[in-house]
Amino acid sequence: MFDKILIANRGEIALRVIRACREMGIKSVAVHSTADADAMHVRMADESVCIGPPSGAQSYLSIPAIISACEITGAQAVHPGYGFLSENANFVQIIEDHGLTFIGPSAQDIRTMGDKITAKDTAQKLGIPVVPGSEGGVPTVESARKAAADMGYPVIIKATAGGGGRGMKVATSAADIDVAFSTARSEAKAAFGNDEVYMEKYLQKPRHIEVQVFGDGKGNGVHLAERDCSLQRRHQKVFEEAPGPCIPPEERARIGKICADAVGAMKYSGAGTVEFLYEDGEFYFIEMNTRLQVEHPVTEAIFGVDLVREQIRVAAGLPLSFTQEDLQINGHAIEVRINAEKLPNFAPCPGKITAYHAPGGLGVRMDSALYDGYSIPPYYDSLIGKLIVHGRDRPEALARLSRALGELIVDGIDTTVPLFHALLAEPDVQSGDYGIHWLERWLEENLGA
Ligand code: MV4
Repeated sequence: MFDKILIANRGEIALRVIRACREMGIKSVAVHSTADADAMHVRMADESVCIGPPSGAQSYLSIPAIISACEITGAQAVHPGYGFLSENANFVQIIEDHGLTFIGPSAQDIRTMGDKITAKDTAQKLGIPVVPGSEGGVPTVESARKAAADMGYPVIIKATAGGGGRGMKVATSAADIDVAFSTARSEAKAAFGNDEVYMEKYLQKPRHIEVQVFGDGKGNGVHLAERDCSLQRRHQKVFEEAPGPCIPPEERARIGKICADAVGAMKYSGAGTVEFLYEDGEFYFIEMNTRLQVEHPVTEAIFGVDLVREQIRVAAGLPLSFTQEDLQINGHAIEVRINAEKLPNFAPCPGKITAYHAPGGLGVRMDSALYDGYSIPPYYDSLIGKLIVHGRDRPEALARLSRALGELIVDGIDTTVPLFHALLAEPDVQSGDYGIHWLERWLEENLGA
């Protein structure tokens, strides 16, 4: 086992990793920008190293600075958290070239899943059901027109180098295809420096269902059921739950086994998420994320496992500490993302926290790096906390969420907390009857946003 791990991240996820390290008897090293000298992750880690100026590009994304910090402190492994360098295959390669261990999958698996055409092709070959679409890329508008005619409108054009929703265009009929194709290509070029696009049948009212998987890197794969993350705004999730309220147990077992077998066959190492659109009882693969996700705590809650501990174990060459049979769902969990943003437009709202009180009690977990008097810097993501509640069933989790939100105090800035009070009053949220477009429509109707 490692005796020292460097965490190449900040905020609540850095704390999450430090906590797992401490419970495992592993020393932790925080890295930070000059803007984060007073941040909680720096205080909570055993050691810290300043790696650069405020901008993420010059600090948390600076590979030379992070490698230097490993050498200075003697850290043997790097946990990337989510975002920043977590899905950067070159970073993984450089870490390994320096004799260090990346806590995550291989550079090759990250590369395969980073290219969305290769990802889909790989998934399909491994027996995962995929969205019907073009075979590989669509290089010309003629080939786009032909592929669309073959699969039938509406279609969606996506960037091969994309993911997370950037550079996507829907064409409702043949009349739209020229504009959709050229816009998708130029947006892809601008966003990713790569204008390759591919095409899929456009699903009009799906849910976003993602299966949590884990591989031991030696051919064993398990699944930890699914999360429903359909409540999103501009491709940012705001409310996530596990298990999916609309997934029958037999379907969960079936898709879970398909995903678990696939990661086993890949000899995949560590945590991963297989993303699906779910419509009319069918799963359609869209992407795989090769990192720990923001919303992983809802999975931890219902299975009673520490996913970061398992990531560290697997990276150190140890087996997973559970088998598929050991994994039984207990109750229901919901996470809400608390952002430093002002409604109705979700404008970033950094500033000084004048009072902070985290909710507590049975089934309540608050993952946050906030403290009283902390100043949220304006340079990074606006996520300031995740409130995760666990109950024996979904109604209990919803009641507990309402109760816990009522206890939370974050003064001095605007947050997204009022949104959650309002959402909890909605019959569709109470019954779990929502798809990927539900929230944007609700925001329009209720906040005029
Ligand atoms: C789709 C789709 C409909 N049909 N693909 C958006 C993010 C990226 N991960 C995939 N996305 C979508 N792909 C097909 N074939 C609709 C979306 C989509 C979406 C997906 C998940 C959650 C929220 C979404 C919001 C808008 C569009």
